[in-house]
Amino acid sequence: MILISGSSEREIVDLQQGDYEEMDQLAIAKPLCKAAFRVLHAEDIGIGVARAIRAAVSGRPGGVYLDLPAKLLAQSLDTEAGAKTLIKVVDPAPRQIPAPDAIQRALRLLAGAKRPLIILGKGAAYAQADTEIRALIEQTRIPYLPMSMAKGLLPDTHEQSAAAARSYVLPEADVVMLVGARLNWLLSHGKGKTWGRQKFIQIDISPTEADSNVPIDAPVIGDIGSCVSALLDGIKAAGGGWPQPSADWLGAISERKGKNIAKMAQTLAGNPTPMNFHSALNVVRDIVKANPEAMLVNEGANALDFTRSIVDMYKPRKRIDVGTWGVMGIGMGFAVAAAIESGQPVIAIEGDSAFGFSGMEVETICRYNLPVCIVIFNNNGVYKGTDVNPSGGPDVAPTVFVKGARYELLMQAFGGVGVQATTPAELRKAMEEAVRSRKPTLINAVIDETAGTESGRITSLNPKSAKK
Ligand code: TZD
Repeated sequence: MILISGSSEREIVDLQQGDYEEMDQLAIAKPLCKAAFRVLHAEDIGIGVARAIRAAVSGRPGGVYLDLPAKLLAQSLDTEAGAKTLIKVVDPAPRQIPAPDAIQRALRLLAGAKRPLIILGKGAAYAQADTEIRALIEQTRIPYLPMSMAKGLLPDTHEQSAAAARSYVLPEADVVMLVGARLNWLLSHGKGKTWGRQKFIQIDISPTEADSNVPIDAPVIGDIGSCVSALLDGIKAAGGGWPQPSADWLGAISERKGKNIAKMAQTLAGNPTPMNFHSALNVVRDIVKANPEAMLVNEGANALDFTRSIVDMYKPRKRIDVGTWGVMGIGMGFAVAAAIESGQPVIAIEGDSAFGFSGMEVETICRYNLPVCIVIFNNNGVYKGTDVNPSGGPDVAPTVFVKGARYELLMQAFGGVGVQATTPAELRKAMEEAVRSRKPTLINAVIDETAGTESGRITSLNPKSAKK
């Protein structure tokens, strides 16, 4: 993403003389973005934009800020002279071919594995090397785990997906190949009881990613398409001699998957009153399955964690969520962008707190008549709606919201469709209608206020009192 912004006059900002909207925007952007540039002369706009494009999309992609002070906006150039200053960026995201010895090192490690595992990260999805990645997984028969935004790179229903046996495969695998996935907190930094004593192969475009948390035995640095193609060439060269994962390993995973999926199916089939996350998500799951081209936006805590594990994705790059930093407030911006960029229906599954961070964008959604269906999992608060004010007094707990809020009226206020759903049947009907009609829709899905847990699935990260 390139953010282009106007800014106040340099002379006044730099002397801190007090200008309208005075702020040293470039300085603020620099530590937060992959790159930040300022253009002072009209004839440099072409260069500025070219540098911004290259910084944004080459190597590991990242956000770029381009600062255009007010004085620049008033400058002019002759059309012909101006055209000459523009740059057509050639090969903005060049391939980065991995070193042959790095490929051989990785292949040797992989070939010796008894219980190999592949982890696909969002880098693998960004790389758009879907065919190569699928070939690698299917030709080696190695089980894989998709990280949140890699879901759908292969359909989540793929028989080699080990997602339903995650807590078994992470500690048990002997060689783990990370493909565009970082060993950050989402993977417990590669340490602790989540993991065993595995060796790591890491495919990444950034050489500084290796050894970020634990030693990487075989780093493979390059763009993911080139790296995976090179690995495939090596595997092909081995012909029938390429080893398969052990039958014991595949059997053990399949058994655990079977059990966990059956258990989950039972939970999803429940029809409690009021609805809980599971009975509501059972509906969302069906709607996404019936509309695999739809974009799924997701934020919240429980509303995020349960959706990620319950709603299967079938196509690459269809799921966009809070990402590594878990930032609330991305949902509506993502929904607007996803609708415009993809032209597909967008389904946004939102915690009620998460929605509140940028809920006013329902106006934008209505203004441009975007095919966005927002489903608010309304459990009367952050995580749940039953906390009690720990200090007594008349105020509710900090996590508790106005009970029974009618979020659907917000959408109606701007001419969109607003529906309250208190049963899975009502939710299903409203979602089907929203996707069919492509009208801006907000469904206030009323969820049991006792259903969530603090911080969703990451309660274990909360600090614990040292006092027993
Ligand atoms: N502020 C920002 C910008 N990002 C954050 N992640 C938070 C605050 C802290 N936070 C979470 O990590 S999840 C969450 C907050 C405020 C909201 C959870 O409540 P919800 O979801 O209603 O969206 P559930 O389903 O009720 O858990």
